[in-house]
Amino acid sequence: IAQRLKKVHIIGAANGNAGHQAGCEEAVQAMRNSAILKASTLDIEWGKIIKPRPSGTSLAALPGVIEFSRRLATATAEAVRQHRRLLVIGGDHSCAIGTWSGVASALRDHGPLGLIWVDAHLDSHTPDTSDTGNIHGMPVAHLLGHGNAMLRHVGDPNRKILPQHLAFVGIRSYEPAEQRLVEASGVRVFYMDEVNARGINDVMQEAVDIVSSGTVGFGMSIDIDGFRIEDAPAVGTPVDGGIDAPQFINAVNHLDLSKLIATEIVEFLPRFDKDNKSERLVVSLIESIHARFQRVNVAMPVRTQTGWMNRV
Ligand code: Z70
Ligand code: MN
Ligand code: MN
Ligand code: MN
Repeated sequence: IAQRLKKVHIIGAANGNAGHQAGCEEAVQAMRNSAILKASTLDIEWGKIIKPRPSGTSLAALPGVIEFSRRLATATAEAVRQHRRLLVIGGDHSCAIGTWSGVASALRDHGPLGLIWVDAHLDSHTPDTSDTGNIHGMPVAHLLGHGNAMLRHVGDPNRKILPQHLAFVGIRSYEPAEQRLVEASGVRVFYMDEVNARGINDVMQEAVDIVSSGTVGFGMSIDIDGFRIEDAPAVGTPVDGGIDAPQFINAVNHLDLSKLIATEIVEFLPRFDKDNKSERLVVSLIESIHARFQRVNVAMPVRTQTGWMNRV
C-alpha cells in the first residue's frame, strides 16, 4: 500500500486555442497568482506548466492540440505513478485528452479508469460531426476511441475510457450527432432535467457508483460551465439552467472519494470573471474535493490469473 502524498499537486494545462473564445489559457497564471487560493488551507505544490505551440484555431488547432496532449499525458502519467494527489487546471476542455490519456496509461497494468464528466456540454463530437471544428467539443469522443487517430492514440494506442465507466452530469447543450455517439455507446448521461428532478446529491452518488464499479479508480473532469452562470460567470459559452454550485459542493462533501485518482478543472476564462466569483468557485471545488481524499491509502490492484487483487 502506498501512502498518497499529502500535497495537492497541480499541473497547469495552459491551452486555449481549441475553444470558442480565447482566454482559457490565462487561467493557469490566474490561479498561480490567486490570493483566494493562497489564503485557503490547501497544501499545494505547483508541478509542470504545459504550454501549447499554437497552430491555429478551430480544426487548424489540431496539430498543436496533438503535440500538447502528448506532453500533458506524459506529465499526468508521471504524477499518478508517483501517487501524487493530482489536479489539472485548464485550459479549454481539449486538455482532457492529454490529462486522462496520461492517467489511464499510468494505470494500464492495474485496471480500467472511470470518469465523471461535469459539463453543460457533451463534448462528444469527432472532427467529422462538429459544426464548429472546436476541439474542446471533442475530448470525450476521443477518450472513447473515436475520431482522429493521432488524438485517440495519445499516451497509449488503446481506448482510454470504456463507455460503462463514464458518467456525464449537468448536460443541457449538445448536437444530435454527439448525442447519438454517446447514447449508442451506452454511456450514462445525467441530463440537467434529471439533476433538477432528483437533486445533485443523489445524482453524484449514483455517478460515483457507476465510475467505481469495475474500475481501479476514477477521475473527475469539471468544466465550470456546468454550473449556474451566477456561480461561474467566467466561461466562454455560458448556458442557462446549470448546476447550483453550493449544492454541488455540499454533495461532494458527502461522497465517497476513496477511489478518486485525479481531478481536472477547465474552461475558466479569468478575464470574464465578476467579483472573483468563478475564481472563488474553483478554490471551493479544490478544497471540498481534496478534503475528501486526504490521507487515503491507495492500493493499486494488480492482475492475477483469477482477476484483480490488491497489493498489500
Ligand atoms: C458545441 C461545439 C463546447 C464548450 C464545448 C459546443 C462545444 N457543441 N462549448 N465546450 N464550452 O462547438 O461543438
Ligand atoms: Mn467541456
Ligand atoms: Mn462546457
Ligand atoms: Mn463497470
